[in-house]
Amino acid sequence: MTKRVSSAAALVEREVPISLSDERASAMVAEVREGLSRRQKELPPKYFYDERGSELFEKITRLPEYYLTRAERELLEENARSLVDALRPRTLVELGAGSAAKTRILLNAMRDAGCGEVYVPMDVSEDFLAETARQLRAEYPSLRVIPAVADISTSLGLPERLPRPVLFAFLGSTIGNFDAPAARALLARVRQVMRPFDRLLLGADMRKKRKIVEAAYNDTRGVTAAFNRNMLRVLNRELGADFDVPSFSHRAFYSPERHRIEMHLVSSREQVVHIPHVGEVYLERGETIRTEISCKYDRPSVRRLLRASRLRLERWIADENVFALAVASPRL
Ligand code: AVJ
Repeated sequence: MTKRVSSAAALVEREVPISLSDERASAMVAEVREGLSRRQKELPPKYFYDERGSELFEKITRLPEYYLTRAERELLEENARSLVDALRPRTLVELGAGSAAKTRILLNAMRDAGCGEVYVPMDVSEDFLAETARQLRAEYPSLRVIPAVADISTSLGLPERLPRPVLFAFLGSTIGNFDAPAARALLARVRQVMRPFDRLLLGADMRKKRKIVEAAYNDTRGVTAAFNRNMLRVLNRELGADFDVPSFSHRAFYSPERHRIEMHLVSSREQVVHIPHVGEVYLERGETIRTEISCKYDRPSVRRLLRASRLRLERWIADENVFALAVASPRL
């Protein structure tokens, strides 16, 4: 059986081309084409987060099954002061800032310690970022907020001449979305812009019993399912694709060998999806598109990841086998 994505050229001639002037749209076309050409079809998780997707994710963080956000917030609340006292950061750079809910814990500690001057929230979602910046400027009048629109999976694009030391925060277990090589590459990019007194604060979800992790990604209210399917709505709107959203169902399972959750969309029937500039995508009944991986860590695997990115694990703050915060310093 042939599974393929037909050539883009053939399609451009008979489809009304959408405007691809936009950089995001053309990057998206390339990534979607690449991902859907694989034997295991894949789409990058960053496309979950349009306005609706970001709202759904906020809802997920409040679900009883989704322990990650609460566990991390608790660790931050208990340790923000000592983290800030040890480093006295003048700048906080947050990778994948989102709504910056947990950021306030760090910003408050920096304000209390009298050391916070600049906050750089970095995110792929421009709308969300502008709104976050506006709110934080109102809440912290003496803080300079410099939002940076960046796809951290490809580049950081840090503003020049930030007051040092810089605390880089990469929270929420977002690192989990990257497989080992991609995670190393990402942290190596952070390492590259770090100076000796800068630090990285990394939030990682810990390996734990399958039932607990699987429940977190299969909530009884179906919010995660809606979040998963929302990616198809994003593709329909932004690329003019014609995914029949209701014909895809949510599936999430833990792989204990690979220590990760995989989230998929399962096609309930054989179908062809048309995506302008990408092509025709054939899906068999029961075939899946993987939309996300969420890797789970333990202390040795975090240490290895950091080492491979020229970072040293300096401090380990963990809620035993639930969630961990790692503080890392640059090494040569
Ligand atoms: C935002 C990537 C940390 O992997 O747990 C939540 C996203 N996906 N439920 C995660 C997510 C399904 C989340 N991260």
